[in-house]
Amino acid sequence: MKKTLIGIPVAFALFNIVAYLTGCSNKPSDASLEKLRADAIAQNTAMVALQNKNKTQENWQFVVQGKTSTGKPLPLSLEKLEALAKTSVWTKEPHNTTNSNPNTIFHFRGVAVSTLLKEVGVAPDVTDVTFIAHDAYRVTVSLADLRQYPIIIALERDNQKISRSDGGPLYLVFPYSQYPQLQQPYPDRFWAFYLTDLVVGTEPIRLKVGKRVLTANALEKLEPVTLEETVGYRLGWPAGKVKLYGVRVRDALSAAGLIIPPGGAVIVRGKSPIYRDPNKPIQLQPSDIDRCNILLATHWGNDRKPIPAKMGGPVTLAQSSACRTQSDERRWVTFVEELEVTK
Ligand SMILES: Nc1nc2c(c(=O)[nH]1)N[C@H]1C(S)=C(S)[C@@H](COP(=O)(O)O)O[C@H]1N2
Ligand SMILES: [Mo]
Repeated sequence: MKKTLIGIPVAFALFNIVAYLTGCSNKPSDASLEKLRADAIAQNTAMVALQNKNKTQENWQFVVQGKTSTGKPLPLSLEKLEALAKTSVWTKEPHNTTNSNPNTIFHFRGVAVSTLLKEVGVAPDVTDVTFIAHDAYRVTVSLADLRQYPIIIALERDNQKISRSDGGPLYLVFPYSQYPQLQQPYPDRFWAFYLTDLVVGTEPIRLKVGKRVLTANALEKLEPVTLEETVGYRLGWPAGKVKLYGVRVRDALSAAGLIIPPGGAVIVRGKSPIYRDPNKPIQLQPSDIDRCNILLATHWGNDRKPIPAKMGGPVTLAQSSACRTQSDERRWVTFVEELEVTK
């Protein structure tokens, strides 16, 4: 707050100097004062955002979950990952930001995904692993390839921590130079930045609704609803209309014994930090919940397959186009974990 106040006199002084140099003796107009004030506030906001960013960087948590031997999520701090970061990879980098030579070889050091998988154990029916990023980006890699190649969660590039603007603090790195055969199944876009989660296979449904946890069984007891829509998920879904099957948010709330009080709303939380920002929660208004089908989708397509982690499952939030009036694109939430009723 203080910084806003400091910003104004400085900007004001600058304005006066400019006015003097340009021979303009007019007093600043209301509009220009307003602009100075807005600039100062913007500067302050940027500063606070930077501070928050550095803070999250320190508290960064990576969670390993899904079909592991315990089935329990395992949170790993950067410190814990650092202790496991024993694998080095020398490779060219498709998103090389340091120079213009695409063949520059970098030294990445990090945690081999195979090491992590050994630590947590993998259920026998698992075929792939999905990595999720801070911005809800996700990539899926086959378990066999993760076991065969040193694909790493990098913490360092050329002996330096990887900055947020270079995709850090955790960056998925493929040993392209040593194993060029990885480039075709895992092209550039697989190098995912700012990783926050690793999901082994697809998780079983465990949806927290208020104080209750609804499993697949509980959801199957509710009225099934089908929606056919063009979906707004960030990636990995067909472009045209897609069939989605699930239950209404409304019905899930009643199954958990929840009523939205007057003036209340429903907060939806998904795995990625952008889906659980306490300052900017994803909120469903009671009028929307009543007016249109807002769905907790669990299956998709003509053959009604379960939504895999590869597509953001087992539970995603979906809505009919009638609900698009409220245009928060984040409302196509993947990896939905929790509904909370606010007062
Ligand atoms: N977390 C995250 N990682 C990501 C992406 C993203 O949107 N989020 N985009 C991918 C894609 S499609 C490409 S082409 C590159 C983009 O890298 P660049 O922004 O350095 O060009 O990052 C990949 N990794
Ligand atoms: Mo891309």
